Amino acid sequence: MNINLLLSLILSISVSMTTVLADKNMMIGSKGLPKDVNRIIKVKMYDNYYEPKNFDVKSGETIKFEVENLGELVHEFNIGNAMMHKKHQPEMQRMVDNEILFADTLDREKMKKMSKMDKAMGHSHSNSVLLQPKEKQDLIWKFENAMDLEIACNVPGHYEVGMIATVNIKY
Ligand SMILES: [Cu+2]
Repeated sequence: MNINLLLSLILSISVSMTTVLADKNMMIGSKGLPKDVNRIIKVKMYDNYYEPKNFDVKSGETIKFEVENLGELVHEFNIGNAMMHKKHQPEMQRMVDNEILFADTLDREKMKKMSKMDKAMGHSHSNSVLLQPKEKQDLIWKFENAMDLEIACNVPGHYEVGMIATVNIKY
């Protein structure tokens, strides 16, 4: 085996291990599989709130969220915790600065192009959907090893005005 191949193997293994560890430490649950879905919850996004505003889930349950944006602005449905949202907000601001994210529209072509240089600009996260007005998308999430969850929108300004839903986990 040549040394470059070996090095890239080691690098890819350590990158994937870091991802796994990060997910575990975050305690937000994990991406769910379609075959494991226990329940479907329809979510409507408006300017700037969710309907419903609170979610009750059982620990271990897999939920399919059918998320629809009925507002006039771009919104995000992001399952995380306060610390993760705080970290994600500057990335969303950079999407605005790079003219990818506008108040009421997204440049998905540019998202794709720029994600090759800067992964954050692709906004590809298993715990989040980012939708333009009238768009809908499903998100399947397994609520295992999850605590202190917040579902929130990190489009600049929206978290600050309270576009946050609470999640109650029953054990
Ligand atoms: Cu929003």
